[in-house]
Amino acid sequence: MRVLLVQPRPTDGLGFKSVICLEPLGLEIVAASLAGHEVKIIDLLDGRLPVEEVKEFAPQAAGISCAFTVDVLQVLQLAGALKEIDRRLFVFVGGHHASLNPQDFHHPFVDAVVIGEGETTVPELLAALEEGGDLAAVPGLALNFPERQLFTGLRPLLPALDKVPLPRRDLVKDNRGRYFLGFRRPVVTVETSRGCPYRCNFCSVWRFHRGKYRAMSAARVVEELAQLPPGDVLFVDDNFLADAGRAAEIAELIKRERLPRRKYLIQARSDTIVSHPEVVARWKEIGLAQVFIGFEKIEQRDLEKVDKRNHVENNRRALEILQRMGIGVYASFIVDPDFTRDEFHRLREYIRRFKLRQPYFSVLTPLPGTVLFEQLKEKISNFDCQLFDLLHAVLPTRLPLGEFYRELAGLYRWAYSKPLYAFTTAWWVLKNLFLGRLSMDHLRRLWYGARLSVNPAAYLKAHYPARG
Ligand code: B12
Ligand code: SF4
Repeated sequence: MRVLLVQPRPTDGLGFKSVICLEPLGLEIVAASLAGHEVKIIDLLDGRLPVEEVKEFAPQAAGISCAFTVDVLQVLQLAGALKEIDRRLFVFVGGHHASLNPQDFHHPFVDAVVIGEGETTVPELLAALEEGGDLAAVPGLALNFPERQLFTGLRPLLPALDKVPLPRRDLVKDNRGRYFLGFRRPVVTVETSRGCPYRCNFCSVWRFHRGKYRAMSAARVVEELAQLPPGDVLFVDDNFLADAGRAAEIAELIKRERLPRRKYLIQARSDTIVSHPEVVARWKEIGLAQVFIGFEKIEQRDLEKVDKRNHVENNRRALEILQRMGIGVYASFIVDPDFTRDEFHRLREYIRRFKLRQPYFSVLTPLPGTVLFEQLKEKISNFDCQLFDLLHAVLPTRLPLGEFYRELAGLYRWAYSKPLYAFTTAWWVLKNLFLGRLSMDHLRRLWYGARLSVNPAAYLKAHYPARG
């Protein structure tokens, strides 16, 4: 069959969406499972569906990714646009948000929702479509009928991640230069594990992976790394060091196999960094450049409220270890809608005290599919999916909303306009412009994202879209 896979993209707005743009790894893996089919990935980097390109490809089935709650509307619009091109086209939706909230896609433009790992379900779905088989016999689907959704039963999780096919990165090779992470470009993403053994109440990752943590063997990881296009490598694993022994083995193997030197970026918990500084040191030797850590809170009792099962002291010690090794720390903090001005002030003081150069602030958001959502759904004051980007308050704020956003934008302004940060950034920009690694276009986009994040009106705007 001719199968089209579509990655929606936000073209505008606050937060990560303006300063990071990564390859559609989920779709590349789904595509890799479709040997025997003709597959095309369209990544909507320019914001619009290229209708002529779709018509020319004439797909028989089209899958759209919906990882993020904020993407729901765009996904439904895309499904409508695809059906308009060809009424007979079988349209299915998959990905993180769709899997946890299939009801959002009980819509005439969508035929089915794939729940969970796409690489196991999609091949069977297409085989059933091709052979005129019974879709209800394919586990892992929500099939749309006008009056209801029919769930075909849970599909077991892949028992061994080594069986995950190597992502079809070739299908997006023309976009390679357009994927970036802040100033880093090119960037390649790699997944080496799924899920997380922890149970933070605001996080949907462990829910999606049904509480299980699974990892690829070091050999499978290095096999994939050896075939990557050039660029810094971001491991998208939520908790790369969850199995510290495995992480050490991967580093060892990278060295032994003499893979070309690269910069590596990981996400990790502070407690594992504190318990395994020797593993971090090994990674530093082979190129670990940056670690993303969810500090979340600065007080122990607040960390407990989000069920992080960690200690604020670990955050401080992990920071010390990473700073001593010269590894960049990207620390994220949760700003509670209940924050008073004093709490904003204390967060600022903490960042000053520990010399955090790249803090990230997100607003506590009960994402659909999380424990927090179940606990707080009655209190949600605005269900507009566009606000679920972790930068807007969907719960009532203690401060008047405008003041809350003034404080939040003020945190960003304060953190990123410190003289040392401004100086090193200017130096980076000049160096990379000179070396041709940074284009004016890329720079404009980053500048635009940065300006939005320090402007309280940009946050408020999404609450009153009609006012423009
Ligand atoms: C990398 C990443 C990003 C990247 C973007 C990745 C991309 N290519 O677009 C960046 C850093 C930009 C990012 C941004 C954000 N992110 Co993010 N991100 C992730 C992360 C860590 C990994 C995603 C990934 O690549 N996984 C590996 C791939 C292989 O897995 P996968 O995408 O799930 O794909 C599998 C299945 O889902 C399925 N599948 C996927 N797509 C499709 C499509 C079809 C048709 C089918 C059938 C199946 C299918 O098959 C795949 C193979 O099994 C996840 C956490 C996670 N573990 O998922 C959070 C996560 C997805 N992000 C999250 C959030 C909240 C955000 C932001 C809102 C944060 C912010 N403050 O800005 C923004 C939103 C961006 C936007 N669109 O507006 C939440 C989403 C929750 C939600 N309900 O919205 C997650 C789950 C993290 C969390 N802790 O809760 N993110
Ligand atoms: S926030 Fe991090 S540590 Fe907590 S459950 Fe999610 S992935 Fe695991």
